[in-house]
Amino acid sequence: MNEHYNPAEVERAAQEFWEQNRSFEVTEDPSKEKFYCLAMFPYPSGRLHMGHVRNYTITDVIARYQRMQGKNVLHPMGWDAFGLPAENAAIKNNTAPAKWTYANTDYMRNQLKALGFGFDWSREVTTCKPDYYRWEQWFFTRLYEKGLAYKKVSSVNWCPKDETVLANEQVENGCCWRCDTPVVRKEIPQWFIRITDYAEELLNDLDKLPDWPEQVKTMQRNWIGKSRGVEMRFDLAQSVGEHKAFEVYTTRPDTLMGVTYVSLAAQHPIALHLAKDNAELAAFIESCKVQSVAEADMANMEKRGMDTGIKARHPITGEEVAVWVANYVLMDYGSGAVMAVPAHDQRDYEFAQKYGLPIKQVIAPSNGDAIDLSKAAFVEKGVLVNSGEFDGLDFDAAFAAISQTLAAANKGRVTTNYRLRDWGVSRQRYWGAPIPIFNLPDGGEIPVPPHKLPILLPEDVVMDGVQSPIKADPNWRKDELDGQPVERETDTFDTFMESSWYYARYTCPNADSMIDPVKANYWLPVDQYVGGIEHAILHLLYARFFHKLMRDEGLVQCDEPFSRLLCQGMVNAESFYIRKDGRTEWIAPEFVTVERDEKGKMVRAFHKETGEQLESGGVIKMSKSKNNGVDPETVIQQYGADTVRLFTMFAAPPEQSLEWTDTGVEGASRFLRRLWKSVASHLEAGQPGQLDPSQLNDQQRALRRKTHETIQKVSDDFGRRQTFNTAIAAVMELLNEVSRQADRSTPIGLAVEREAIETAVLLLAPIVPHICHSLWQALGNGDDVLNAPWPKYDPSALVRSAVEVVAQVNGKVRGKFEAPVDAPQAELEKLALAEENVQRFIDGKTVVKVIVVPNKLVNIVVK
Ligand code: ANZ
Repeated sequence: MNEHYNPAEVERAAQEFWEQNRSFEVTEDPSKEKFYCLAMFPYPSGRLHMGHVRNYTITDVIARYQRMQGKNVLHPMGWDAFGLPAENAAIKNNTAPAKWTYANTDYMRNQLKALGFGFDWSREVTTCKPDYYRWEQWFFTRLYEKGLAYKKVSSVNWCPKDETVLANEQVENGCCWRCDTPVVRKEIPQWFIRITDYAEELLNDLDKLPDWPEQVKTMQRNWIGKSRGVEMRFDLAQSVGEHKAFEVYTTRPDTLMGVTYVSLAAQHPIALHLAKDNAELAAFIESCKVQSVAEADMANMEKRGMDTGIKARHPITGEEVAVWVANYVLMDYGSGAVMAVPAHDQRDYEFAQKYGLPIKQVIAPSNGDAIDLSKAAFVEKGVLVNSGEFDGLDFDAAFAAISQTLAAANKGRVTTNYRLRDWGVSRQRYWGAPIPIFNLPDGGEIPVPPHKLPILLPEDVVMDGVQSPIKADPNWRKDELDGQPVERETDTFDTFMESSWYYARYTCPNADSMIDPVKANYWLPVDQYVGGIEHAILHLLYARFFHKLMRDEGLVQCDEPFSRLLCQGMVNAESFYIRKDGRTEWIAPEFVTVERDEKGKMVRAFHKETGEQLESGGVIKMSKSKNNGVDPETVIQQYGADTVRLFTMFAAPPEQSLEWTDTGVEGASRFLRRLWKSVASHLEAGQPGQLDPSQLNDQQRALRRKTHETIQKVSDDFGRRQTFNTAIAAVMELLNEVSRQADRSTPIGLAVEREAIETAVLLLAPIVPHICHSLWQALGNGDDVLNAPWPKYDPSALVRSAVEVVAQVNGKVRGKFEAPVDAPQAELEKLALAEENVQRFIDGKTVVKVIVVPNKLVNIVVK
């Protein structure tokens, strides 16, 4: 074997071997236990970033580990290929989105191969290809037929810059998540899928996912937002057109006696009716449309409203209360109207303060404390006051009593509500799957019948930057059905549609139907899913929903798509900037010289070229905007893929953020060179003999024990704990032990060393597969470490004949000694007292007491 480690050569050889042997292509094999390991597929943006590298290294390590457990492992890869960036890039680079996308997938596929990821490329799924999205179109028509897809005119979040609808969750702080433009409201016809029909199941089934992070489940629960409340009727004092009353929904019926006014949503039918004869109100309603109103921001935004002048009657007291229109009331939640209780609801409180409306306390703390309503509402539950017959009741009793009173008067009922809304899937963009609907000449629409599917998206288009090419092309819109002219829908699907079922398509990528149930049911559910926490709500909720839809279509059997979920942490790096003319300019780390203290902490930083002193932006997420990204390709070229993989897995446990440091990367590289050298020098030292455990001397037995302890620990780290960093540390320790303890003077000594070294290679194989591929061959073990069985520890090798015991004097460690396992207390005491250093500390003093912890410690107390 070559004495020097040459990563480029080693990696080429291993990758060629896998390619030639199609090592990662798998088929269903009912005789074997399956393991489906999945990473969230990338958007083909052009180049891999470190976040990708980390994500796919984690799944690759898990997949290879499971394979060494003897399982039939599916580890696929594909492209989440539709979406807006392709349109923007196409405009910028004067090309077509399809062309740009396919060039990117080609480039990134090679990058993934260069990292040695063991993907089954025969199953590659590219969501912008018709053989994928045609089935999504077909499925949508099935949903339509089942009444699960419908069209309605609705007020949507609209990004004026991207000219597209945004889902609530795509609005961040009132701005577009992509381009940060303030979002406005707009009314347009939209297609929806009834995710609300599955709200209860989506909520309940979270309990079937013990191996999901608690945090993700909590986020999903909050998003679904189930609440129990009361829906009640407020009669109008005078009717408005045909409206004589309206409903409100409240989760706090206990506060009913504290209602001092009511608020309608701007789009509430009564408000709209009143606006016909009230120009001021009409203008107010209009102004509510253009405000940025992501629902999540409702609570924090500036509250605005207008008194309509009309009154409503309190459902219990019959007293008249003012009816307002308020911007913080949502039309599509509950019934689009709220009973306002300013004393106990913060939004109502702020509103009442602003407009001088009465605030009436009806809840008091259960412990009798007074409350201060001069600054904020008292929102906690407590006991009722100022509420007549209900005084003194607690929340539950008041909920029951008040809802009963309302029910008896036929004015209210207990209901359940969900925050979750139906999923709006229409997008007005070009680069997406066309929504398979034919609009009929006389109005109305029908789903595209199967024989007319797929509705192909033309790929050879010119982007003008304003309108979608299929909207701009009247010919594309024209179609016919049974001799009748029809017009195609020109909206496309939200790209979350594609990412909601790709995991199932991987199980049968060439099926001539959406899903081949036999194959899907062999592989599903996904045993391990790994991806970013940014997908904790939407992607994961939509995928869970789609899975249930597919189950109800008879395509899959299980209830949940992903058994175990791991959300990997960020990849962070140091960042540097300089303030120039009031602007912040971020400087890439490669242009920065850093002075550090002896602990490696930055003292000062300078621009390499200009010499200017730079500010530190801290260790933050690698990003384009902060210019602190490290290009994986450069690092691979310099050190090799194994070093990148090793560093990534060693620097932090997968869920935690990882700080990229050059010194860390160099350390990883050094370790691999050492590993290589250890094997080379071991091979040169001679031929190992038989490893007969009964023939070992103490030193050999100790090294062998270390080997088997390492197997035990690393197996647990890989399988149960998923802490690969500590696994790597354990193997490093084993190798240190080898260089300290190996006995190369005898064949049996060499056999013990061989076992240790082979173990290290096997345990590292999932993490640094290329170098282990070469070393395994060099060690004469056939040519495929990939399929070598994971080592098992020998319990008899773990047995210690001696233990290390700590000797203390007055609680301070003064020595260590070897003692037979389970030696009696008296013997331990004697051995401790015999220690030279212990002697020194007790010399001339009186021993008052000796405390012995068997196998561990002897503490001698002296005066
Ligand atoms: C009176 C009240 C008093 C309320 C109180 C809360 C506290 P969750 O729990 O999220 O379901 N609400 C109802 N419909 C609304 C709408 N369309 N737009 C904005 N807010 C609406 O929220 C239920 C509460 O949200 C309801 O309970 C209602 O305010 C408000 F001390 O009614 B509550």
